[in-house]
Amino acid sequence: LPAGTPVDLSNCEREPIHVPGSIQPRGVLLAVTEPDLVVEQVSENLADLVGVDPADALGRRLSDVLGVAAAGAVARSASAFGDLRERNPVELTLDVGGSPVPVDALLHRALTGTGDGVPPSTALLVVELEPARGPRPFSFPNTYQAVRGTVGELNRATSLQELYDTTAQAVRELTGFDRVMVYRYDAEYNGEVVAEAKAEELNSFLGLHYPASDIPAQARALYEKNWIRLISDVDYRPVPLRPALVPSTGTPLDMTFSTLRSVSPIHVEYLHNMGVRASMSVSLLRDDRLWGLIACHHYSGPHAPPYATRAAAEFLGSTLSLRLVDRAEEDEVHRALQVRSTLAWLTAATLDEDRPLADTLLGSPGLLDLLPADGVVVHLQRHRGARGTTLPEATADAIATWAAAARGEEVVATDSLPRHAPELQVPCEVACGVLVLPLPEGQYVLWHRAEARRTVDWGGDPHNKAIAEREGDSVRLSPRKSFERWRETVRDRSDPWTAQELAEVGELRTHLLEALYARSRRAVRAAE
Ligand code: BLA
Repeated sequence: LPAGTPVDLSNCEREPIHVPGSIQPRGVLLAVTEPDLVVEQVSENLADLVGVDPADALGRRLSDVLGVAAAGAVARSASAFGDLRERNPVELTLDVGGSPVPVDALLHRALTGTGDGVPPSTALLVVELEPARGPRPFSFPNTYQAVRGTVGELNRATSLQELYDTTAQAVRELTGFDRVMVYRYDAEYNGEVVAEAKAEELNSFLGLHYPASDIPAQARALYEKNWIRLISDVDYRPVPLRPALVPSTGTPLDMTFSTLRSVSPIHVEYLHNMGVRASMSVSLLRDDRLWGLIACHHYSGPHAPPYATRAAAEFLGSTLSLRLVDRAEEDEVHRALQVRSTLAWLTAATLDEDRPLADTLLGSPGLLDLLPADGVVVHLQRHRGARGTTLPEATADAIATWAAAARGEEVVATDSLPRHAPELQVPCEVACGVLVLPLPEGQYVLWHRAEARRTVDWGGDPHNKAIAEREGDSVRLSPRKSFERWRETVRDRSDPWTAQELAEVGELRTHLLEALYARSRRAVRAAE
């Protein structure tokens, strides 16, 4: 960071990780024009795999660099219909100094020149070559069978936990990483390790939490587009692209979809601090948003599963994503149906004008069936009533008055009275979170939830998210050094009220207003 840059975590989010201008050295990269396949950019290590000096490759046709047969295979793949990446890997055999060298070619198109005045349609064909390991042709049937078995298990799984465990186990068997975790985000993008498959001798990360800043926003955005990444050796030296900018556009190559993209140095340091030698992660998505990751670690040395194996892991990731959505939606639908039937029953029951509303609402089914809470208090038509744990009458009235005055909304909810209404001094053991329907003339319905005191185990103190170090005039940001278990106790909070719950009680409120109105009309008629 330059001198004077304020040091905070937003610096992390500003690192443009999609245009690093360099690659990891496990392969080589060539960016070529279409349709004539002229080389515009190459990685400096081209000779290592291809035996051609980068300076000799620039401006030449791909066939001059890779040979006619290999360049022909690339051209055929590139011109076929559909998404290029679905046909990866393209299996090539290069002739390097007279010896055959089998490589996996991974093709995609990168848009360049979305900068000043350059039409964004300028695309380059990016050809990444990795040395092919293992038998050729790659034993697709084995991978296919392994994956098919797992997909069957995922389809039969009856709980979320079973889905997570099956996936972690299968990805570990497939890829051979020392540790494979399913990492799930909460609403603020903090994450928790919810499943783990690991080598026996390793300590467990299961149940540990990590702060959102460990995977900053631009990285999450990139992982929503490109669903897999591999850092095969954390100790690598990045290999620059030559020239640094694409000559025809003067802009850096967009490496969002590159397989060899060099990763953020701060993340490399993070992995070092964790003792990780190789890392891979696969995106898990719900409605195109990142829901979590399958995170893989290797400790004993570099680890580079072949592309086809990674693609199979990615496929398992997308299968898990789909099953997660199904499962979560089933649960939501089931709950929503129950709530609807309770709501319908209550609405019908309030039509019985001879029975006090308070009695109807506190019957069975009643207000506590509508949403989970420790207790509910109603004050309607001068009748009071309550169910569940007791809230002193004066306390309930004070909370209702606060809700009516302070918000002026139809439904008022907080998961922390100590934070949002400290002046009320309601002890958290009694009521920490409240949901109030303020009604005319001081009437109200009020649900309350006690404090949900819980402990959260973090993988390292989350308050030391980053460490700023001065180096001469400039400041260097680095990730935290320790990942020792750090226990936090969350106080003064109840379980949160969900948006769904707020919407449902909003409907109840409408019915209550109608019922109150009908009864007041009857009272007026009776008086006439
Ligand atoms: C990326 N951080 C990542 C990735 C993971 C994590 C999985 C994706 C890359 C990969 O597959 O390795 C975090 N890894 C974890 C976590 C666990 C794990 C939580 O195994 C838990 C077990 N990181 C910081 C700070 C910054 C930061 C302070 O701690 C910024 C200042 C940045 N993390 C950071 C960046 C990336 C990243 C920039 C993107 C790396 C890239 O793709 O280039």
